[in-house]
Amino acid sequence: MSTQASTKAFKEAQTLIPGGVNSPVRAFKSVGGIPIFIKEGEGAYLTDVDGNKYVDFVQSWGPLIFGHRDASIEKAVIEAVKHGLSFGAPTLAETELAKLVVSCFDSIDKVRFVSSGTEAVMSAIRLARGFTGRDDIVKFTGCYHGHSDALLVEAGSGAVTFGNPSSPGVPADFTKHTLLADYNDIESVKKCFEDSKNIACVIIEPIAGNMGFIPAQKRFLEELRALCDIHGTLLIFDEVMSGFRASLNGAESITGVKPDMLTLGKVIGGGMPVGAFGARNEIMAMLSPEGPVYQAGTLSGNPVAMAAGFAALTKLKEDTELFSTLESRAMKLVEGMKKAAQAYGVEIQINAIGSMFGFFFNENEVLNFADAQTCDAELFAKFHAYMLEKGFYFACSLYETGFISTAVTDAMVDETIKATASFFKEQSNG
Ligand code: KE4
Repeated sequence: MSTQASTKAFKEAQTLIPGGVNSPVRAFKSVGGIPIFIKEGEGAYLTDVDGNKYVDFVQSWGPLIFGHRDASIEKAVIEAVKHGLSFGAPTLAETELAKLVVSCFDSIDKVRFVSSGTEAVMSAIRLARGFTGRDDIVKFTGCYHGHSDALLVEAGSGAVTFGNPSSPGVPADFTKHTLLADYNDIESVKKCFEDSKNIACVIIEPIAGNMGFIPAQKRFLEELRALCDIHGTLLIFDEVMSGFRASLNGAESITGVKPDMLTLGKVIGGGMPVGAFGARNEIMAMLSPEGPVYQAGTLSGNPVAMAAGFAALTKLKEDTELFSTLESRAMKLVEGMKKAAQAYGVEIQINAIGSMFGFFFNENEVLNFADAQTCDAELFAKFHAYMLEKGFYFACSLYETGFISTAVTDAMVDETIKATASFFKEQSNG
């Protein structure tokens, strides 16, 4: 597989853009090799600037649940563009998408659109603090909630990929209100409530995708909900990644646990930059211009992005079988990979919910970030490079999650399993 053009492109990009990328995880640093520069996407496939073709299991880190260049999303964007790109004024498109989003969740009455997941979470935290009048927040080690200062503490995803989960440049003063707990460990949360009587919110990825794929245990979420109720603390489900990926109606529909606030992103923009945060009326009433908590954005609710999101969510709502189809394909992939690994004595933990899947090269169950860190990172890097060579594009970090799009067929899944089996065979032959 030639990567000459990517190598050349990467070299030039590095002279103008830090690390040659506009988001660190894309740099392939934790898996080695140079990042593949993409020329285009079509359906389930990516094609790089050297002409190599890959089955895409990253889908822009989640947004592209219908694969690349979905006809209805593309049509909606082209139609919207003909009326203008942006107005900085309210449009019907925002209300239409808000209607769709709110209709999918019991836990929210209203939603505010922003331009990224980071912005959605940052704003939700401010709103929770404004609503409760409290300053402290609780997050979980290994969960990633975007790169706003208060949340870059023991964060997952790209932050941990580079071993700086708590970034320089964030003054201690900005994170002194951020308390840390361990995922799936309710005692560690109780400890936070003993240490502080001033906790505005607990934020969690209810289906974590940024320390690898680790769903929270139902019992743990139920106890977390009860603790928040006792202390008058808001529970925020950060579903920027899992929203419209694990199910149509969020983690609340899977676990029966309802959050007070919800953050969304990725799929709701259909591939365009959209984030959102929502809650019940009394909380959202605190948000400017209705209430005193300020939050704003030049391109928030951008009509072209709204059109893409509306087309995507409309398709998701219309196809009532979609998530079960995606989940059965994800399960087919993970079961096939598991069988292949076991056939060659490779230890693997593997899981899928809806269109999300993940695996760890580990002999023990992975329940939290500390467990995830005991995985065989070297083997993962070899896996990633091998699969890339064979034409399968997996996330370039073990602290990420894989995705199945509607464009990925059973035949592609079979081919992927075959390639993983040949990788495990090679590894077992030493
Ligand atoms: P963005 O600002 O990247 O749109 O969203 C931040 C965010 C917030 N919450 C959760 C649960 C998230 O997964 C994310 C972003 N996810 C990563 C992928 N693990 C984005 C990829 C990247 O950083 O390049």
